[in-house]
Amino acid sequence: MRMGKSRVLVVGGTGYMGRRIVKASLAEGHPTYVLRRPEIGLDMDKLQTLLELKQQGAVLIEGSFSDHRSLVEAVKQVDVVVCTMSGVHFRSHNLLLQLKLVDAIKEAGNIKRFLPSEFGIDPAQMEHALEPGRVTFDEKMSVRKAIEEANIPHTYISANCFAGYFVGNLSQMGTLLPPKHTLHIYGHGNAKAVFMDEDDIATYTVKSLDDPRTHNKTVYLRPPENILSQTDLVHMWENLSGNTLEKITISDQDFLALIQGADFVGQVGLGHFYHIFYEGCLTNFEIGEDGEEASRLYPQVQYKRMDEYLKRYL
Ligand code: NDP
Ligand code: GNU
Repeated sequence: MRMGKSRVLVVGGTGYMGRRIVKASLAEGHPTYVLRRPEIGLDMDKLQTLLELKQQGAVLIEGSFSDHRSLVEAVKQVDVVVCTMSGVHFRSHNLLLQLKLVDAIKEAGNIKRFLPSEFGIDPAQMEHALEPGRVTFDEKMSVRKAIEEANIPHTYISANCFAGYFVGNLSQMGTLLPPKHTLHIYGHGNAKAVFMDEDDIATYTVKSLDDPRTHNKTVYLRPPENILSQTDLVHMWENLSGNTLEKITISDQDFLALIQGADFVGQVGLGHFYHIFYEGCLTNFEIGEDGEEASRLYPQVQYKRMDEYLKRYL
């Protein structure tokens, strides 16, 4: 039994969520390792991010998804693995690359907890999801199946909506900034969603990764004051910015019709938005005994409220 803080390996450590988890892991005092993939080649941003993380105390470990041995050797050096594999390269099914990591973890045999790349809608709630957006959930469920068949101890993080993708833009699609004059409201705009600052997602993830209470559980990030509707977000923004936006309502029928005309990537995003803002899929179920709620487990975490988050866009 290892004494001291668990050693954590982040796979995907230069990514949007990955880099935040490396920093949160270091801040929490874990010996923290980051996979350095030879494939990054001449990607200067990735290289500089890795070197910055190393400067902040992370240890870089060479490893490649095309070299099973290298993954086994990397995994053998730690106690916990967190994977933040991207979910948007739908054509290359890169979430399924995680199956190689599962194989390595299975062979190494030493891992106390594996957190696969989830960080969004709970895919176990999405059997009914619309095509083609369901690909995200189906791939995440395939990875879960492999983990559970290999009896790998795990924790799934259902982070709900990243504020960067859903709050700064007042949940408008195809943009990351607030609209200046008019905005689209989904239905009556009152389906409750949950919005999280990405740094808080990383903090809650690191708190969960070796907590006995989250062993083989799904951790939902559903802090009470961040359970908000699109209308709540719009009112926060109008109060902060002092200007009122013209609202255009899109009925669920009209929204679904948009899916017909969009390209593949557009259809995926539209599908996700439909489930979130018309169905309310993030809040239309009770957390069962297979789940925990992060702000209840870790009440000491002062999570960022979304009016505070919106101030950076003024
Ligand atoms: P990124 O697009 O930042 O990619 C993360 C990492 O994936 C990259 O840094 C890279 O790792 C790795 N990666 C990508 N392609 C390959 C490949 N071909 N081979 C090996 N590694 C690869 O991901 P995000 O941080 O945006 O997404 C992480 C998770 O969060 C996903 O599961 C996604 O579904 C979810 N998400 C949820 C959102 C929400 O609102 N809830 C919003 C956005 C994402 P390396 O650092 O080693 O190069
Ligand atoms: C991220 C997006 C923003 C999509 C999840 C299309 C998986 C999840 C909330 O990466 O659709 O404009 O749960 O035009 O489980 C991102 C979504 C948001 C794209 C994917 C995601 C959220 C993935 C858009 C857009 C801002």
